[in-house]
Amino acid sequence: MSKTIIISNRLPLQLEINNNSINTIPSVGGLATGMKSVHSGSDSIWIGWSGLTEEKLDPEKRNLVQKALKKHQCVGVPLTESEIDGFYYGFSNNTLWPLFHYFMEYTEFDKDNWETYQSVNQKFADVVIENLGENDTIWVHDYQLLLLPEMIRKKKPNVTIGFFLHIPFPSYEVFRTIPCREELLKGLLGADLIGFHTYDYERHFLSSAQRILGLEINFNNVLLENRIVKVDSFPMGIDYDKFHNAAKIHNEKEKKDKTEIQQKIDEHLVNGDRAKLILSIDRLDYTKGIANRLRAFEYFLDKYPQFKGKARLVMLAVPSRSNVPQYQLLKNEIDQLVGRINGKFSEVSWTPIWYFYRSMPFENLIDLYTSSEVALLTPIRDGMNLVAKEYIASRVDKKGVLILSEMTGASKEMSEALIINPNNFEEIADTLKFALEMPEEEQIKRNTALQKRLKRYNVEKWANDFMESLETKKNSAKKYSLK
Ligand code: ADQ
Repeated sequence: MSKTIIISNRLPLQLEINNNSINTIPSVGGLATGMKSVHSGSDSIWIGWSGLTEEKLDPEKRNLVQKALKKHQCVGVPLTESEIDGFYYGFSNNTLWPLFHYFMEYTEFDKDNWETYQSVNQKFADVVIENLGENDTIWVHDYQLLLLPEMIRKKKPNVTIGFFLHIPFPSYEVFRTIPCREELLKGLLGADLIGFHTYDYERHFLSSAQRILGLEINFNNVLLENRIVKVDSFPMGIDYDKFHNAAKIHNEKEKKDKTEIQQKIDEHLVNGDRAKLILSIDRLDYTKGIANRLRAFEYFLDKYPQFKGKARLVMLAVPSRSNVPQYQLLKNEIDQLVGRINGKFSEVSWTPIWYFYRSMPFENLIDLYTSSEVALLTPIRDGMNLVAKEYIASRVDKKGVLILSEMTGASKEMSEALIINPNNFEEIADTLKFALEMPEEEQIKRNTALQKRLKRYNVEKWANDFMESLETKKNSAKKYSLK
């Protein structure tokens, strides 16, 4: 029987070792949810790192981990601390992440990290080959594994491989600056189908393949000597019903059943009214434009002082990659900005910014999505941005205004949102005023269209579309023996 092999840097679960037993906590992130329809039944396995470095495991624990993973149809790739340093923190997050998000000044190229990236990709390839059966289909995810398709193909020339990139693919002029540009492109071109969130990323990739490797492009196909690689866009959706239904249940709750956070929000009145909430949620990452957002909000309060006491920014930032130096600097910058802005404008009954630096359980995310009149998402670059979609899905009464950066993949599909340039404070301030004063009928009109699209193109549809396209490729390759 043939199966699907999903491969990502991290497995879709977390492991906790307690003495001699292992707890598995399934991840609730976008990818894990998105792949649910593919990773179900007995015909799929997921290969990735378990989150525990080899140094933390003696032979007995290693055995326990393997058993625990097997129960969830997962297979671990064993990685050491120094491999994680060079491959994950080093090359993936200090080289590829900033470069692909156009932060060239943050992009470091370290030869040792590049070597570790190659050897770890090879380790992944070895585990895949060990688990590969006749006629299996492979789906590789994201920028940590760009070399994997070619490494697998070298050993198994006829296997069907799909690859999806969750972050932007930068323009040729940016991509060409990386020394190992040829190796990265060749690595990806080991796949039969390469998917991106948007048509722009697809176009950038095709132009790099053409100009760097001199390959022939026919529409969205890259013509290799003995194979054709299809390149296409598949904008990722969310589990719409999960957010919409949770918001519905939330709205119907009696006061006493509401979470503590929700009760506090409801009771926090300024001169008898609740200040309107402007929400932002992201991982604490320099690509997300958090410092820009704070400066723009400060400018907004200076320009439109009538909103003092009437509007408040609720900013939720999830700790992320906190041992990479740029992230530590960013955290300090944000702490200082929040302190300065709150110091400048606060009144006894009102502080302009509520800032939370932590991850929140799903229930509290729903509290914030449903309570906020406006969502202000200002990434400098973002592959897609699922928060924008989750906010709209949670607005059961269809009220609420989404302000969204034009630098996100999501803005391409969500044209009814108020689209802004994250570097233009004037525009953000004016758009905030416009959003806070938007008549309800207009909010409902915009959100009706957005919700309809998000419900239809949900994450399950995204995964199925990709798999169908890959199957079609597999069948046509067989028919014409193109491989
Ligand atoms: P991320 O950069 O992580 O993903 P995003 O798409 O916004 O960005 O997804 C974040 C997810 O984390 C959302 O589902 C959100 O609900 C959750 N989350 C955020 N803050 C949280 C908090 N404080 N507590 C709990 N949960 C929180 C990468 C790319 C994106 C791309 C996705 C999917 O960078 O551009 O959209 O992959 O491909």
